[in-house]
Amino acid sequence: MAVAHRTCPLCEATCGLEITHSEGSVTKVRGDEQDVFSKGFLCPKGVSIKELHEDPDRLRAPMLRQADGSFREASWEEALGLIAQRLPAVLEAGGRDACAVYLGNPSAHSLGPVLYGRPLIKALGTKNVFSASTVDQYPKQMASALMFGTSTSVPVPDIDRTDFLLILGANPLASNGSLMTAPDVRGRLRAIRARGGKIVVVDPRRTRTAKEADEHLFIRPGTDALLLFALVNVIFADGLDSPVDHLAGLDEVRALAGEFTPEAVAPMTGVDAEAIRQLARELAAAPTAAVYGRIGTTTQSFGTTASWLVDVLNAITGNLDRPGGAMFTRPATGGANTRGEGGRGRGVSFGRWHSRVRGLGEILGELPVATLADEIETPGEGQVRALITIAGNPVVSTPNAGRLDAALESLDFMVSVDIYVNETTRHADVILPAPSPLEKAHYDIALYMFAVRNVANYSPALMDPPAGMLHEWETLLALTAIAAGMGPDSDLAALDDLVASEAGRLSGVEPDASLRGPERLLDMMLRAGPYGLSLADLEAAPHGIDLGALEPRLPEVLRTPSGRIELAPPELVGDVPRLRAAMAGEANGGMVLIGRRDLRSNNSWMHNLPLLVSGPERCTAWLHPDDAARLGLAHGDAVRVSSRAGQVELPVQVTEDIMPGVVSIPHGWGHGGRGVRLQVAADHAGVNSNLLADELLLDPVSGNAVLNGIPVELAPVREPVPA
Ligand SMILES: Nc1nc2c(c(=O)[nH]1)N[C@H]1C(S)=C(S)[C@@H](COP(=O)(O)OP(=O)(O)OC[C@H]3O[C@@H](n4cnc5c(=O)[nH]c(N)nc54)[C@H](O)[C@@H]3O)O[C@H]1N2
Ligand SMILES: Nc1nc2c(c(=O)[nH]1)N[C@H]1C(S)=C(S)[C@@H](COP(=O)(O)OP(=O)(O)OC[C@H]3O[C@@H](n4cnc5c(=O)[nH]c(N)nc54)[C@H](O)[C@@H]3O)O[C@H]1N2
Ligand code: SF4
Ligand SMILES: [Mo]
Repeated sequence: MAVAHRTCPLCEATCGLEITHSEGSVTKVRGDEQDVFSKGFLCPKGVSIKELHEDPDRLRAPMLRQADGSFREASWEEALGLIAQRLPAVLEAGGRDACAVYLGNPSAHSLGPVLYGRPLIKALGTKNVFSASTVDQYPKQMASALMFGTSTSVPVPDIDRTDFLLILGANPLASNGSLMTAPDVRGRLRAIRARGGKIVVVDPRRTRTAKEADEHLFIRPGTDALLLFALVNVIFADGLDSPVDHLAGLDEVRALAGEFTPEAVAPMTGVDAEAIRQLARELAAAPTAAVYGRIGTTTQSFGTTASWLVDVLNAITGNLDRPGGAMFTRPATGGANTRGEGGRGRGVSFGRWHSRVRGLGEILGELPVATLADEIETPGEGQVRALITIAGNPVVSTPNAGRLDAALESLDFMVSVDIYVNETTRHADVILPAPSPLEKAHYDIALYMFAVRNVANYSPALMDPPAGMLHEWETLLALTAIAAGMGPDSDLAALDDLVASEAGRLSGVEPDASLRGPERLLDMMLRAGPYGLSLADLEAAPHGIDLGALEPRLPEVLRTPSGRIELAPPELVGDVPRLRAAMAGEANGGMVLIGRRDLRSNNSWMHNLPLLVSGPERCTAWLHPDDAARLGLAHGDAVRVSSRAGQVELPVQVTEDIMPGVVSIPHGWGHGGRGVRLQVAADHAGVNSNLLADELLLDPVSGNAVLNGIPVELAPVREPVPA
């Protein structure tokens, strides 16, 4: 019996787990009470890491697709051999862009893809790089890049010290926080109220988070930018502004806000003008305050503009970069805003290239995933004929899922690096498995960049992968070699040395010859980072190292060419006319669709774990009693929801917790299809809400998909009357 301490990799909260195990099997999982950050907190997903590790459907060997669509196990030699035979042929015929890549969400939580994904993309040389980030947070990262100079300079609410927290479009009691790494959000929210502070939640649903708050305001989906502009308007109009230093563009923003009065935005937002005025005054009067927006504000029509206005509010109320406000982290592995001199930089350019079919602009090295099907289906030079997915399930997670599902079937070749045969990977010719989370080392390079405290915590692997299985980073290196034309049996250790020496050249830190793989690269990042830590330091601290509360970083954190905070970047000012038009438009009275998350879910891929799918069905359509009555629907009835893109049928849940005119369906469900191997999930299949999401609806500034505020029609599904 052994006890190991490790960071949970399943969401952004980075909780410490205490795992008791013997001979490769887990006997107990609990929260690590000594973890410097989570102090014993964990959620049901953390507990389910045992079921995940033991899941008989989780792949342990490469799978090859056979002519009838079923899969058979294969050796690594055979699988890599087949890829080395087929992939170069596609590249030869169609050029480098003929192979696309899609990186899914878990690849941000896993050292292999985080550190070895880039070399693979470079070797492929394709501009067709897609990820879950364009159905997620890129609007926030774009706004941050334009304002502060790097895409990871995202201000994080200083939740542990704030007196006033305004939350828009986030439900951290279900999601456990996002772009706000904070174990036990509920405890932290309760502490705000216990010290006399206030929490206001803006959401078209009365969520669990809204129920924890002092106040909840319903808002019509997709109209947050209007509400935020009205708050800016009142703060200037009433002379309540106390802007932080280092601002450029303050007068421009003040002028832009002029027309967005509370009265002007009230009809579209559905938020009462007086409530807006009061909120603005409270926000400005609070000793410290933080405005925080998440998925509901990014995956919508004005995603980038709303993300920008969140930090405009933080800046003009004096709350940006002060304790209790919205602050910048200083992560131990460093990053773009800890390198070099500081205070000035090159900034970030967008739209450096464009997608072939729809001409959508590049964002942070990628193209919007909403156009992946276009690129596969449309003939011509540069057509995508092969796809590599890494830890992603776009057939469930991206808009017009039905169209993408069909498009994947038309590819000449597809490889997936994944742990399941699911709705996406069932289209792959080859699936290369990744080890279980307990079989790999972990350090949350990405999520510590957005943590409410500066923390560093490294977990070595608990156990080895099954004999013969490649580590995920080795798999990615093997694919890199194949993409570079080196064939299927390259010397991976030698390649890894090359990757490390390149990293050494860039960072000025010597690789440690006693290490290899991600550990070696992580060690170099730590040593080059702002605290000069090493991997050995972290190994000596199994419960993590607390590097302290966030500290003010202005102006040193800035990497804009002007050396100032760009409060009015042209790209965002340019979207204001569209917002103005939306304000003048009419709410057409039709129904709109939004999503939701549930504590015991994780996007599309943890529904095969009995612990997480037990209990009442959760893939239901939430409907307000008024809408239900108008449509002739009662609790439990089946409803048909249709959009331009597709339709689904599912049970209705009638509840006062949703705004009239809005229907909510969670994403991540709809399991099944020929070949899929998810025995538990099949019994809790639900429907795929992204059959309804429209791939033509984008936030035009970022190209991010609109997943909230989709026009839909509802109709009862009546049982056929027996003849
Ligand atoms: N309608 C709607 N759609 C949404 C959203 C929404 O709110 N509404 N949210 C969006 C958001 S925020 C996100 S992040 C995306 C997620 O979109 P995706 O990342 O495409 O989907 P996931 O469901 O996270 O799929 C994760 C995949 O990784 C595999 N996997 C799990 N662990 C590992 C591992 O360690 N290694 C490897 N190689 N594979 C692994 C799983 O089997 C699964 O296939 O969905 C988006 N889609
Ligand atoms: N249990 C669980 N945890 C997760 C995940 C999961 O699937 N399950 N996914 C993880 C991932 S990948 C991410 S990105 C994070 C996301 O973390 P969060 O952003 O906290 O995600 P949600 O819980 O979906 O909360 C979004 C809220 O926005 C609301 N909303 C929808 N449209 C609008 C709108 O137009 N305006 C406003 N103001 N609100 C709107 C929804 O009703 C919902 O309550 O969660 C992560 N954590
Ligand atoms: S909150 Fe997130 S990190 Fe913490 S135990 Fe749950 S899934 Fe893991
Ligand atoms: Mo996400």
